[in-house]
Amino acid sequence: MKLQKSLKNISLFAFSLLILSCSDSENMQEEEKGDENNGTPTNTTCNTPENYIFAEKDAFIKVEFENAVLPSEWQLKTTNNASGKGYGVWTGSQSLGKPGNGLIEFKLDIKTSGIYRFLWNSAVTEGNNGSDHNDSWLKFPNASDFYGEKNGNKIYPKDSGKTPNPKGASADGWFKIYRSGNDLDFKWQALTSDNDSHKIYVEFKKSGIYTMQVSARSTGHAIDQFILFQETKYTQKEATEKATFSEIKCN
Ligand SMILES: [Ca+2]
Repeated sequence: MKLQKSLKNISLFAFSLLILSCSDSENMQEEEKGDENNGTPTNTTCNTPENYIFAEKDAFIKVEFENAVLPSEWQLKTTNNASGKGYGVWTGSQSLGKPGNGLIEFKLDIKTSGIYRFLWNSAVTEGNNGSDHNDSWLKFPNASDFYGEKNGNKIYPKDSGKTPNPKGASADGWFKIYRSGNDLDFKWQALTSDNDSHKIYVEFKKSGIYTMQVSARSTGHAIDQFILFQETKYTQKEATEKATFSEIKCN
């Protein structure tokens, strides 16, 4: 009888351990889900895009373009080829020489200082020529440096106080960022300088909150996501295939 009772106690103890370890692993799964979010805020009180801050982690940032305050002429549309809630497309008139129209801002919380390569996943949704309706303006107004690079040679936006400048459009510290080729659907590409394609880089020398600005240039240019990554840590393929979106914090 005594033996039976202690056996019962032991099995009760083992059963409680099992329950404890189960709930532990559930908690861990919750935490992992929170960490690897799908581009939406993990904190439910943080639901106004004007307050979003995208947190850099492991020298990498990935953001849904539509997770911003989109001026009315940047329309939110959906397709199977765009992630999250879809993509933003400029439906207003062209702004080929003048940046700043249809201004969109993203706040980036940079912990890992250094040089980041910029890429966006964008498409041509008007006409059937890959060299039209294929660009928007980009600026990092408070970054340490912002430049295009090709074979080790750097170019800087016009009116940035630095030279040389790109061929074709550039003004007030903005680069025209284009995709090229006659495949019109979404792809990862971001270049500047006409017929002399330079990759896009931004340098953050210190940790802090930085602003990224996009403004309208070509009608029908559609943007799904963008990434920033340090090339010392990722190849372009690794960066574009990385699925984890940046955690969204709030002001
Ligand atoms: Ca998207």
